[in-house]
Amino acid sequence: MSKIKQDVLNALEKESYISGGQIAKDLNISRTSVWKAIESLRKNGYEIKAVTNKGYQLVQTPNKIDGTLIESIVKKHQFVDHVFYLETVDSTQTYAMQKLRELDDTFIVVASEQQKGRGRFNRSWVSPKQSGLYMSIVFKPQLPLTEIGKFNYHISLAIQRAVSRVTNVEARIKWPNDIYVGEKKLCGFLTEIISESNLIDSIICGIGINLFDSEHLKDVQTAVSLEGAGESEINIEDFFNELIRSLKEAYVDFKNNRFNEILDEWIEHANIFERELTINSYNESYRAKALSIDENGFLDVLDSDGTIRKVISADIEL
Ligand code: BT5
Repeated sequence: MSKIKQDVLNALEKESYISGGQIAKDLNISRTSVWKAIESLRKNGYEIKAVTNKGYQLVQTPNKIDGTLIESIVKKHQFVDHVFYLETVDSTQTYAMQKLRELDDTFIVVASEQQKGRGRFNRSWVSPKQSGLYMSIVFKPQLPLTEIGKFNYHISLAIQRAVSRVTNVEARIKWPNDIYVGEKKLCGFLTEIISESNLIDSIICGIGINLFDSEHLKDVQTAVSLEGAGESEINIEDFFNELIRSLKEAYVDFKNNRFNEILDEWIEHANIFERELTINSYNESYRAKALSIDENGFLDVLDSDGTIRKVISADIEL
């Protein structure tokens, strides 16, 4: 979206009513440019009323994932340095990896559809158009590599918080990087890193959240959407806004080493305790019970032989 359009939208969002003349003055542009930007926003689905003697009023934003909305929310929260929005992409994660070669700053890539969304271990992530949020965020924390084990806890808690703050859906965290509703998966994320001399240079965190039911999602029997899991309508703007706010809060906690402060809340919302689990690690599979999380983010489990094991990377079957 053009800068003028974005600025006009920001001006409308700030005030309940604002005149075209005032916007033109504030932005140092002509009244014709303001008018053109408003017409263009209306074409994109923004409902903007013109009220005599009061000015323009932004009545409703479209319940659609679009670049304008994504950009304005990311910028409002000063979440990262740059925003890239794509209608369609192979994978936001792959796109972010390529962008990383050009950019030294933090950024987010959001798409309304992915042709080749991917999960961990080359599994695929079903990403139908306008049905979910598909995004990759590049952080530059400059922390020792040993801290990375805590990152997923902060991110999963942020997503869980966003869901519970905006909807009535009871979301639970499945270690290490899924959000579940009951026995079904609502969200998955993956964390990839680039490090140098034991220092984290970049974290590329790819998050996929199902917002609405779609034909394609039905192919994944274990999947659920926010709409399918809850009772109320999902407003994309409200949810994305809360998600970005929660992710920012979580990232600040991660940077400031507040892992101990979030752990109780994480445990309270996890779904891995007090049940038998199957742990699939890269070379073995065994039954175990989750005991606790240690200070570095390792999961302590008790296997069926009575041995306590530390797990850092594995798949858990509930
Ligand atoms: C994950 O992998 O859960 C991480 C998914 C990350 C997706 C995001 S979307 C934005 C960014 N760009 C990408 O290309 N990827 C990231 P994993 O734990 O390996 O789980 C993958 C498994 O989840 C699949 O094998 C399916 O069983 C299941 N699955 C696939 N699509 C799903 C969906 N939309 N909803 C729920 N489950 C799904």
